[in-house]
Amino acid sequence: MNHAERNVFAEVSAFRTPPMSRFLGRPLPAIIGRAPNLVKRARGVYIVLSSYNKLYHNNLINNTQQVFSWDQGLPYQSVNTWDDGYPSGGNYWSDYTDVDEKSGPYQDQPGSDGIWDHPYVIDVDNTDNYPLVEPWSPKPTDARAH
Ligand SMILES: [Ca+2]
Repeated sequence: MNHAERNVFAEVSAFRTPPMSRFLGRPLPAIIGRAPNLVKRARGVYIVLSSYNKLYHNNLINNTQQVFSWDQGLPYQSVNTWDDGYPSGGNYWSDYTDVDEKSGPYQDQPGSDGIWDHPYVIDVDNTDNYPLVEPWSPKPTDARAH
């Protein structure tokens, strides 16, 4: 892990710092989008006592554990959003391959679209509905959209 990755990871981690309300049953949402490439970490995304995070357009590549949620043994299960809807898409997961023969919000229309035809399921409460076929990179269309 290089310095830049560690810096950004720390920044992202700060958003996930457990708010005290978490323990009162009202987890505070944090919006995280377009975080860096998460490559070859022990844990690609480390979520600590936090829910309702939105994580998309990340490249999770060859992490020992792509997503680690530190909620085990606690009454809360971390529930997060792992995509930005269609066609914006979700994340790139190096440990996932599927077929890309369909397109559309329900992946039931003919034609490939760079999104795997089936969701990437992390656990029962965490699913990337639009996992990317190729690592995410900014596209000219994104720049024009803002
Ligand atoms: Ca597709």
